[in-house]
Amino acid sequence: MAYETILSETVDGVLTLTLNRPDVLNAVTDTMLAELQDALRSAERNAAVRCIVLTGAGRGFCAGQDLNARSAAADGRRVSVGEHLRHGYNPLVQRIRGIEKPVIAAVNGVAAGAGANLALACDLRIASETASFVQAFVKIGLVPDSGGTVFLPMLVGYAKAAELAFTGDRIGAEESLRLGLVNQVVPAAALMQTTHALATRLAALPTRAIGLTKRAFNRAMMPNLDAILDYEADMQELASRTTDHTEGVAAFLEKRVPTFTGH
Ligand code: LHQ
Repeated sequence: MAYETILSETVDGVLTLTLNRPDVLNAVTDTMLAELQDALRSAERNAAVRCIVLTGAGRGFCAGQDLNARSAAADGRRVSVGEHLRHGYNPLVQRIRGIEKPVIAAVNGVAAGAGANLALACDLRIASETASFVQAFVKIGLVPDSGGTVFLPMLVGYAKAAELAFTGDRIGAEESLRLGLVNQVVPAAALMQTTHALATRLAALPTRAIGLTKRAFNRAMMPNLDAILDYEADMQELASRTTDHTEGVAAFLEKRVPTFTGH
């Protein structure tokens, strides 16, 4: 399959997938979701791929759902937010967690909304000094999705997770390291080299053992991930019907400060 929105390259047993819509900080479209699924499905079956790296082109890692794409389809053809998650984002998160090979996010820049939580779904995160994380959902009247309600508190503890999710504050690379959100911070120029050094090292280790370790961690840490993802979709559907959501998206697209009413 030829891809439009991602780049795919395999070197030394390491598959690197690069989100490639740099003009919008690699915001996610339905095409990108389908292409990531396809690439990961192939990687799952391909014994020559023994480690996977996810990164972004340009100055962003991923800005989450493309808000223009959803708004542009606001003529009735648009699927509900809950369905969008159930059919697009949730299967992708399940694939990242389910693939029995290490998945490393090389976080090159801002990771926002579902983009942040896709990074958190990966096994390891190496951040550039220019990386940042934003649970941007609240700024458009939504709730964390794509597994964020389990990955975030698992990594940083409930109090900090609640703070980040409720405020939508953006945190930089050093703060992310301090909180345990990322494994390592490196200068921007060294990001891909450092990530590839780790990825090729992992790719040369016993892949089956690593895969079974990941399966066991999944069982120990998030045995009900499928139900959690489904519940997030329910909560997101409720949140998406509020006027605060409509106002938040309109304000973002019109580049103005939103006025929220609590409804
Ligand atoms: C964007 C976006 C974007 C389009 C930047 N879309 N253009 C799932 C299912 C269904 C429905 C809803 O949601 C979900 C899950 C989600 O992911 S919800 C969360 C969606 N994401 C956001 O709300 C994040 C929105 N973006 C931002 O808050 C900022 O852009 C961040 C904090 C990511 C970066 O800020 P800056 O570094 O100041 O960059 P910028 O805002 O200037 O963005 C650069 C360009 O990218 C800009 O376009 P322009 O034409 O002015 O250069 C933005 O409009 C565009 N862009 N994110 N999600």
